[in-house]
Amino acid sequence: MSNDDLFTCIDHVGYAVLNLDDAITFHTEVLGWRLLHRETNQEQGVEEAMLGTGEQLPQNAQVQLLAPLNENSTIAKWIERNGGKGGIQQVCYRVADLDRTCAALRERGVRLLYDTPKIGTGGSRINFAHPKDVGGILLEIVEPAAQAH
Ligand code: V0V
Repeated sequence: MSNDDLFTCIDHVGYAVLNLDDAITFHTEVLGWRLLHRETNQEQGVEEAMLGTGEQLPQNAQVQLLAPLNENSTIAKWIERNGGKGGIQQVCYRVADLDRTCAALRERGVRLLYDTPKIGTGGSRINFAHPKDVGGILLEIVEPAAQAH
């Protein structure tokens, strides 16, 4: 990784799903992924699962399944806007230093959704770049918990 790189790798792709148990069953039994982690994030309004495959090296991207906790959830809104169906809601890039990356993106005119980072999967620190500033893609940025400070 070059010192100029803002991002380390693709951390995960996030799918909005209607029902978490059904989506886990499909991804494990039909697609052959493995369930690595599951949690509820009240602040983000989601019930979520992380899935992995292969050797699960640190740089291997994961699949994240996101089900709405309630009707006010951003995931519920996304599904409603998508005609009641699930789909790709976000792509997430991993970083070594979230504060540095967010500062650089702000300087380059990209709006971040939160002034200060929120807590994401497994105690990670997260923020999101606004879809309007990223070509229509909701871009999550994550600093994994092991590096959190
Ligand atoms: C909205 N838009 C999207 C989008 N959501 N475009 C691409 N991908 C998405 N997921 C578009 C929408 O079509 C509009 O475009 C425009 O953005 C603004 O829409 P809006 O109705 O004003 O916005 P809302 O109220 O739907 O909110 C959108 C944002 C919201 C992105 C602000 O979803 C948000 O706060 N997301 C960040 C938090 C989140 O997604 N949490 C769940 C995952 P037009 O129609 O104007 O062209 S939690 C998670 O990932 C965790 C815990 C983790 O990984 O650790």
